[in-house]
Amino acid sequence: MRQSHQLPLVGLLLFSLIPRQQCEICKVSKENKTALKPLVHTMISSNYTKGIQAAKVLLSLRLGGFLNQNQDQHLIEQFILTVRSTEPSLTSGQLALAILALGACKGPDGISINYSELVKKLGNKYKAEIKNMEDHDGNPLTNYYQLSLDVLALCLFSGNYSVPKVAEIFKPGNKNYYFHKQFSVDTGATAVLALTCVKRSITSGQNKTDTKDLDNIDNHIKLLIRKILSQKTENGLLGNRESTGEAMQALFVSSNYYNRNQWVCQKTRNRVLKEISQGAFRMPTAAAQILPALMGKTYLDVNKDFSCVYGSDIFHISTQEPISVTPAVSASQIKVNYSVVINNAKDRIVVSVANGSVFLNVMEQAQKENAALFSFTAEETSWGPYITTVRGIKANTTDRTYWELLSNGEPLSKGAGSYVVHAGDDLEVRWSTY
Ligand code: CBY
Repeated sequence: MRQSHQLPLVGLLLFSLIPRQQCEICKVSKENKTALKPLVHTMISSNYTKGIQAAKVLLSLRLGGFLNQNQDQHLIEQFILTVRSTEPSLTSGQLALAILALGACKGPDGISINYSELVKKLGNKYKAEIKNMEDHDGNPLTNYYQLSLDVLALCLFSGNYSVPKVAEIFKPGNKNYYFHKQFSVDTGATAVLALTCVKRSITSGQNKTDTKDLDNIDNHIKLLIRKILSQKTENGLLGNRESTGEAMQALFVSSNYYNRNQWVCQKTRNRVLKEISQGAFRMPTAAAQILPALMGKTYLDVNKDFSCVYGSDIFHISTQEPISVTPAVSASQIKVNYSVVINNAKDRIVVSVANGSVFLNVMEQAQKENAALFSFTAEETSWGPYITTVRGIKANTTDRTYWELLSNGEPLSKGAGSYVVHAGDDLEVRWSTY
């Protein structure tokens, strides 16, 4: 072949060698960083920097380099104590997130963390998840979102897990990716991050396995990415507002699995920035889930041997207790309908609550008026209260049962503590399977 003919070929070859991944990360520019201030403020000044719920917030702040060294040291020291005292009762995913947060980067000297002990405990919790699946028709103790976090943390921190088992259970057709036949973008996205870590550990030679497993894992990633992209909305979000951040992370690390025209990252990013400017992501966990992607980071950037980047306190936000502001609930009362639905039986009540009340307030009022029919219990989670029992009937992951929240027949995309009710709403808690 003549040299002049070879040139285009060489060019093509060079072009194909440019890592595409870089092009797909559309992080917020330096000039636009102030747009992120409300998120950082929500996270730092909240009580969510305390307790195990702080894990995701800490992980996010550390990945984004939003803390100064003093803040980091203080929060990490506090968090180590929390993890130590609560570890036996933590779910697998909570412990996985705690490990990711502690090992997000190498913190100040003098803080020593026994990763191998924590990772071993995570390995045991993960095993218990698998055992539950084997004994109970493929249902884990928690859910696939948490199993994905488990595999991700075990993979990043050299824990014990079986690659063939991962390849087997994370098949995209598995029911655990779906709630009521609806694909859970949050779950699919964390699974992509976990599978990508496992794939990288195989290709780098750290993990020896059959090539069949590698092919399967590769195929799972491809199909999960396709499913995530199928949940892209007109306005650019992936799934809903809350799932978009982790879905962006999944797409960042798998740009070889889709074409440029299938996802315009800038459109998603701009939509998210618009939502922030309109006051979205007020919940610390929601803020924590969106922030890394906006900084061009993913959970795969977690590296306990890499020194943390300490911002020069860019937003001047302190970890001091925030001055508590009581929400401006106007004194006027509104009437809403509330029902408890179990199979075909519906018990209904009309209750009066203060304007600006949330779903939980309605449940409390109904319980006050008729405890026999409307008693309930809730558990605090990083997303606010989760309704565990109504009239003594308990939600159970092993049977895939839960209390579904609906308004005017539509399932809510917010929890009981954050959905603000409107006059005349037809609110419902329904005994459901997912
Ligand atoms: N986190 C978890 O283990 C939760 C994983 C998650 C996929 C999660 C969404 C996503 C996330 N990023 O954390 C999830 N929900 C799950 C797995 C579940 C199931 C929980 C039981 C189990 N298998 O572990 C279940 C039962 C299907 C479920 N979620 C129910 C509900 C409803 C809660 C009602 C109640 N009883 O209180 C509700 C309100 C839906 C409804 N209409 O009934 C619901 N979830 C919602 C809205 C949400 C979103 C919360 C958004 C918000 N603004 O508050 C969610 C972010 C989340 C939390 N669920 Co679920 C999904 C979304 O909208 N993108 C790991 C741990 C370590 O933190």
